[in-house]
Amino acid sequence: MGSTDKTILLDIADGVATITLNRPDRLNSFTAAMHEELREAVGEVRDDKAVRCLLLTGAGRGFCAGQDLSDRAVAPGAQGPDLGVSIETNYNPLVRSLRALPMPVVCAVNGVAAGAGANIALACDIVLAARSASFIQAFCKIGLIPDSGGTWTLPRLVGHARAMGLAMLGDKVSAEQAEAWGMIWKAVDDDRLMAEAGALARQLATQPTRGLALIKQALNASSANDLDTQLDLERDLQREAGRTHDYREGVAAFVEKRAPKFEGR
Ligand code: T3D
Repeated sequence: MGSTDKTILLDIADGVATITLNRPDRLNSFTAAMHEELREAVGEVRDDKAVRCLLLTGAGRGFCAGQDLSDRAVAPGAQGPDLGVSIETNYNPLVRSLRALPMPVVCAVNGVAAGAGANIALACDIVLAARSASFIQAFCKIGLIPDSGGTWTLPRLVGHARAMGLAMLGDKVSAEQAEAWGMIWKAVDDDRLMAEAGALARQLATQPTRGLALIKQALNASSANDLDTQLDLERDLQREAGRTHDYREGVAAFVEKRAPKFEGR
């Protein structure tokens, strides 16, 4: 455990909520209690009108090593836990809530991201990673399949061949390789990670939040849609964007040759 008993730390400042996974001596791997605290924190962020960007990171030298395997060891002959229940109760709602959050979600991957930890990072909207960080689809090494959306996200980010190789081999992907493959936005020097991620999150928190949420909705829907459906969706979301205060403000500021002051609505 870290300096506090809380497995999740939540800090809100300058329109940015920072959630820190906080079990550093277990590389921030997930227990049921940590899932529960994270659910509560994400719910708080969603309901707080002052928050316009979420920044997710990990305490210590790792980002997240996925499920805590210490409570998965089963004596020979004994019945193991139903992993489907674990996924349905914990991992799937988490990924769904991050994807549906009506604001940008920035992930600062501070160290190794393995198993569900890797795929939770990749479910975020903009992923920065420290140069020393890495991504490992560790599931195959213990007989599991990539979860937390990995079988959906990975092929869309890196293509089928790389997704299959990563999922079946469990090779470590460095932050620089992840950037080169388009798996993440950017690899950043270790000592610059939190400063850069914080600045990016604060900048995003000053932008037209509603518009950014609609961009997220459109892009997340695109891979399941054909062009016609996506064009219809763009029409509907653009209609909604056009009714926001921030659209009016953006156009007025452009015409008046001044900086816009977006309010996120
Ligand atoms: O079960 C379900 O609910 C289904 C859902 C599953 C989702 C999943 O995520 S399954 C995949 C689970 N995760 C893994 O298989 C990864 C296991 N960890 C590792 O392979 C390695 O730890 C890493 C490659 C991530 C990092 O290696 P390294 O050498 O940098 O660190 P380390 O020495 O292995 O780990 C440091 C400590 O953290 C160590 O404890 P110790 O020896 O200092 O007391 C290690 O045991 C602990 N740790 C790391 N990962 C986990 C963990 N403890 C429990 N669970 C972990 N996942």
